[in-house]
Amino acid sequence: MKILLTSDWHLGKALYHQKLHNYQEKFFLQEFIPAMRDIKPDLLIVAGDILDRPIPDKDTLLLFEEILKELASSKIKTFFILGNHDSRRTSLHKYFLELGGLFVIDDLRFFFNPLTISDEEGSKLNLYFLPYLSPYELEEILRERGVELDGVPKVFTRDLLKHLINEIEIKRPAFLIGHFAISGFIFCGEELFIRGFNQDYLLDEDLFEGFDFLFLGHLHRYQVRNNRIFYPGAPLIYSFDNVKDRRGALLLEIYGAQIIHYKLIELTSPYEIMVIEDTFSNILKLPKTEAFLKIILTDNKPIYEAFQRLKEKFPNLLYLDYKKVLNEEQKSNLFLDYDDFNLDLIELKIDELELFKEFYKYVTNTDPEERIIRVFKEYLESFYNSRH
Ligand SMILES: [Mn+2]
Repeated sequence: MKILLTSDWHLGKALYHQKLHNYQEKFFLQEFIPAMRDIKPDLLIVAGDILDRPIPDKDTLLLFEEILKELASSKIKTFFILGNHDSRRTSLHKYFLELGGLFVIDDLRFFFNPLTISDEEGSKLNLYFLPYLSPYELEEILRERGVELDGVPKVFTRDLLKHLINEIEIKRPAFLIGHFAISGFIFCGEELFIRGFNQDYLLDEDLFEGFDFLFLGHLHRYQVRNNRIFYPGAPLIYSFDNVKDRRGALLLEIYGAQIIHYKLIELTSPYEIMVIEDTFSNILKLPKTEAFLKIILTDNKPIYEAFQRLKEKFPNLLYLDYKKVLNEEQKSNLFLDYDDFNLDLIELKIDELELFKEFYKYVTNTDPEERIIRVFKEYLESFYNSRH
């Protein structure tokens, strides 16, 4: 049996205000779905964060609809679970989607009663779906089942999940599909904590020892542990910090009760992401590119209208900053101990001019010239005068 596992599509995402839905449309319709049609998996599993926002905009919904249409026509059975970025808006038409063979799971019906899937070769899998739910929702579900929760610190998802897992009798081989981080795996900086998602959703592997395999979303980097815990990662790169990541979808082959083979199917992104660090004049000599760019200028003086001038050559420049070079004093200030602070400072009356001089030196690394001090004094004077 072949399973194609993916997660964290984040449809409707923007990168520094650059909306990506046109690129995502190209990627899913011209790259992802054709690749999936070639592979012909028995199941497609999307482990959460289908949409980027709980309240998606119209472009995102139209794109999602387009993808759902393609998936339904492919006749490949598809299971989505909600992630921390999704909401009941993602699963709004779930009963109708099921008619097309698409399951968008936002409750625990396939957790308490797993979905058993078998094939002619004798593979039989029990799929347990655990969509992202807030601690309050988990608590509510447990109470409805009559679970005694007195003494359980309800804000701790791990305790609630422990109770939840105690509620079921796990049939083997058991595959858990969920959306959370497991300790020891890598966060790549693209994972955002929203909807009350906090550190507590970093869970220990022990909690899931009853399950044979874990198919998970939430972490955006592809990673696997012990042939047992699988994060397919986000299929597209969504930040400047991960330009070197391999991204795609994970193909798993299951025979009997074992995963006999898996590999990341690398997919081509419709956009390129680059980080360039150099002086303004050197960067202007580089060849034109359509890539999404983050530029760090190493010039030690500000460049006049740098962003506009660079954008003429690099239309997809999204972010511009100057490299911060700290002198020894500034570096040591970064590691100041609280004990080093003189609490008497709080009692001091602030001298604006001194403060300005310090600030100026911090930013430019030089003392302000006389004329700059004069301008500042004039400004200060007019400021105080205007208050009377
Ligand atoms: Mn995500």
